[in-house]
Amino acid sequence: MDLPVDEWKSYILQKWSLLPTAVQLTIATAETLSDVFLLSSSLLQPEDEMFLKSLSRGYFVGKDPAAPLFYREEGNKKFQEKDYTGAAVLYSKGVSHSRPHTEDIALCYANRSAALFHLGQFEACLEDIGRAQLHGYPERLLPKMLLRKAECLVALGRPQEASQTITDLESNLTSQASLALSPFQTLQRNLHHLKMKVRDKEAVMETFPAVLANALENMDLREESEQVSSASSSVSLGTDPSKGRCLVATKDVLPGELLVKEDAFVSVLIPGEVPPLPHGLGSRWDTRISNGDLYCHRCLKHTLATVPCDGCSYAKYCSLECLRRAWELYHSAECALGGLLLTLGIFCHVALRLTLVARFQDFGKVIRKLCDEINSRAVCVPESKDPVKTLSNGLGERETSGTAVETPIPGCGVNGKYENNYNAVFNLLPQTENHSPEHKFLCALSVSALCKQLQAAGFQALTAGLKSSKLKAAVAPDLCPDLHVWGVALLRHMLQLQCNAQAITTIQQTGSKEGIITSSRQVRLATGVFPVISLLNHSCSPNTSVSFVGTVATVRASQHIRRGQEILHCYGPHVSRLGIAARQQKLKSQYFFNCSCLACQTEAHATAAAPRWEAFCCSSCRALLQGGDVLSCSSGSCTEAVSRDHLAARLRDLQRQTGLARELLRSGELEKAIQQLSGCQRDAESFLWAEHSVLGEIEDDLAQAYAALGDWKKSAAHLQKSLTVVEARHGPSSVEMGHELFKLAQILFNGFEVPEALSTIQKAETVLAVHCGPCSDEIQELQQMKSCLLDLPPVPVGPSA
Ligand SMILES: *[C@@H]1O[C@H](CO)[C@@H](O)[C@H](O)[C@H]1NC(C)=O
Ligand SMILES: *[C@@H]1O[C@H](CO)[C@@H](O)[C@H](O)[C@H]1NC(C)=O
Ligand SMILES: *[C@@H]1O[C@H](CO)[C@@H](O)[C@H](O)[C@H]1NC(C)=O
Ligand SMILES: CC(=O)N[C@H]1CO[C@H](CO)[C@@H](O)[C@@H]1O
Ligand SMILES: CC(=O)N[C@H]1CO[C@H](CO)[C@@H](O)[C@@H]1O
Ligand SMILES: [Zn+2]
Ligand SMILES: [Zn+2]
Ligand SMILES: [Zn+2]
Ligand SMILES: [Zn+2]
Repeated sequence: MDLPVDEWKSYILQKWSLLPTAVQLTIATAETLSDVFLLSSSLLQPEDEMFLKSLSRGYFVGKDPAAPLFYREEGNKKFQEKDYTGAAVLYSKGVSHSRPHTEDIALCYANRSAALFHLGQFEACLEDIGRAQLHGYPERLLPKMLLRKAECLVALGRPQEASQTITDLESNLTSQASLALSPFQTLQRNLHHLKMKVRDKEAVMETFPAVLANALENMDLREESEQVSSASSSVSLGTDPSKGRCLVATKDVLPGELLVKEDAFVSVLIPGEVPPLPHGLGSRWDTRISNGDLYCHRCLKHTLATVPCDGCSYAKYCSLECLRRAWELYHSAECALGGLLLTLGIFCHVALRLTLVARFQDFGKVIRKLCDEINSRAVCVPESKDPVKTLSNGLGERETSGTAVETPIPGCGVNGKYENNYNAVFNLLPQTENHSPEHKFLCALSVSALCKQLQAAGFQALTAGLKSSKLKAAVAPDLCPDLHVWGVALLRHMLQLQCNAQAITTIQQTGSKEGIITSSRQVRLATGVFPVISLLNHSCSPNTSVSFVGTVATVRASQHIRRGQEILHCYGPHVSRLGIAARQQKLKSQYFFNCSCLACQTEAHATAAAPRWEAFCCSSCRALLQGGDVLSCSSGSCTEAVSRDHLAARLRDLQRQTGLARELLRSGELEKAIQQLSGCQRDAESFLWAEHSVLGEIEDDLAQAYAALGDWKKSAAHLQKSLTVVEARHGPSSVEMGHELFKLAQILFNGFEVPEALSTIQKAETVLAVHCGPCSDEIQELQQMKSCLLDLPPVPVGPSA
């Protein structure tokens, strides 16, 4: 996903292994990225490019004129099954394969408007009706669609426009008497009904925003730091000789305080785990739904009503505005490269987009520095082996008598401020010396092939206006000089991304259909570059939490941070999810450092006991079992001893049994599921420590099953037990705890246990506001539950027919 597809990866590694040792050595010891790029790209052969092209063809991103009809028919089937979401997505796929101003696109939009109408998304429905008309919806079908439009306007409480639509409809009807009249009469009755009610509604709507008002507090930085853009004044940029750049608290910070709110410099949506279609066989049309169908490719907003790029079937947006902005900034260059970019992976795509977006910033300046760099290397012996240093020294751009004045902190502008811009991105560390030579070779060849495609697509214009004359002709034997510079920049970004790419995540609700409680899971939606957040150093037990709304990341304190302490976040391996050895290994291989965070220090000194959530208990006295291959009871008077293998086998068996129970739960056989789960629970309690995570999962499943049966009391009792396990493992203010409290709140709410529900809502709100932000869906839902319980005026959902 991040790196190129496996076929290309193994092809290049094979190529690398066949290189003469002397060539390998030259690449491995090359002093600058420019040299790595030059040496590698001179080895890219036409047959390599052919192979890459054949892989790219597996991703079909063009428009297929036969596809709209196919998707419309598939959508109609889903519609019949009342799966309106599924239908809307299939109609969207039809839209994305249609050319503008064709009957195909108009029909797809019109069909989608019907699905959106049934989903209650009236605004989106109206927009689709407008789009259908704009693209030439056939006159003969118009009355049916106008009827839907009027109904939407009625539902939205816009009676004047509804009457106007009715008038249009009537004049259309007199010219073609094909439409059955009964739905039309129903509509007129609804309209009449609505007109009566409209004034009362308006009064209710005015009271509504007050309920959510306090959720909107604390959404913006109260005061921005003068030194770091997108950060609050509680944050300053430190430079510790041993740690490099880092963020430090300038005053005492309380849990929940917003520290950084940064929009991604660029982000690239991850299309989802949909493998390419094997060429030549099977259907070329994919009916599976992926994140690429559900989120705007620019702003990452969730939407069922996407508008596609006019040129390809891949890029889709939430609005014409996003479509236009994406085209201007980057998609006009990327559109023709869709399949290649999917083959080369997200990092390559992000690298390209960084340079494309940079054209509108100070890229020219950076490119000139790169040129100088390449030039000076060709002419004289470089003073510094570190191109970053050489570059950043000059970036301050205050040349006094021919010598560059060193800017104090890399990435800062002339004014000394660190900002979310290309200069800061460019100065993120590429860790050139830490990457393996094969990896650099893979990245360089991928980037080189991409450059050739850019060139073939006529993109000399990309670097127009740059002083390419500064480059010696000898530097780039094959590529034009501009593209060579472009290639070096792309390679640099690709290497930077391994340590600096930030996963943009979202919470997806996975609710069972019949049960009312929903679980949520975090999914990775996109990869982004956030130069300010990249300044945060890692801790396995961090004092902040990061969350996202679209492409905007917010970092909040999750604990009290004292003035002068470093602000830390977790790069992935968190203390509550991985043991110390696995964490150290991951951080070392991906980020190239030995973690010495507080958690790692304390754990390294503690005895290497297994964590409590993996611990076993004595079957005779329930005390904790301890030891290596043979575990013995920790209670002094007991002599019980068991082999670890035996316990591991029992655990595997238990997990098989709970797997079966989960299948029963999924297929709705609730009584059987409960019976099976109760058996698992008894078994688990006989040998697992009370805080073992498997025991917690069983309790959680039992809670789900009872909730589905509507037995809220039992459901809540089981969830309480699951909650204690989650708390022991992840801590009382962790995001996992927040989600578990959210579930408990839903159950208590449904069971109408008012005081317990209110106190649980309160706890869930406190925890989730830190991790998900005070405006997240969960918080809003909690607030609605609270206002319901407190008997506030109900939140109007719009006048339903
Ligand atoms: C989709 O459009 C076609 C053509 O107008 C129509 O026959 C069909 O009923 C529509 N499907 C839905 C679900 O509205
Ligand atoms: C049908 O309604 C549309 C308005 O949506 C109008 O532009 C068109 O002229 C009408 N057609 C007839 C025949 O009245
Ligand atoms: C990490 O520790 C190992 C062994 O303790 C050492 O060899 C290595 O140089 C260290 N790496 C870094 C980046 O400090
Ligand atoms: C990304 C980053 O800056 N990591 C640094 C965090 O701090 C340790 C030392 O404590 C450095 O080795 C890392 O490079
Ligand atoms: C609880 C915890 O780990 N808090 C830490 C937050 O980060 C600072 C480092 O700057 C630590 O000192 C705190 O202990
Ligand atoms: Zn958008
Ligand atoms: Zn496109
Ligand atoms: Zn650590
Ligand atoms: Zn015992």
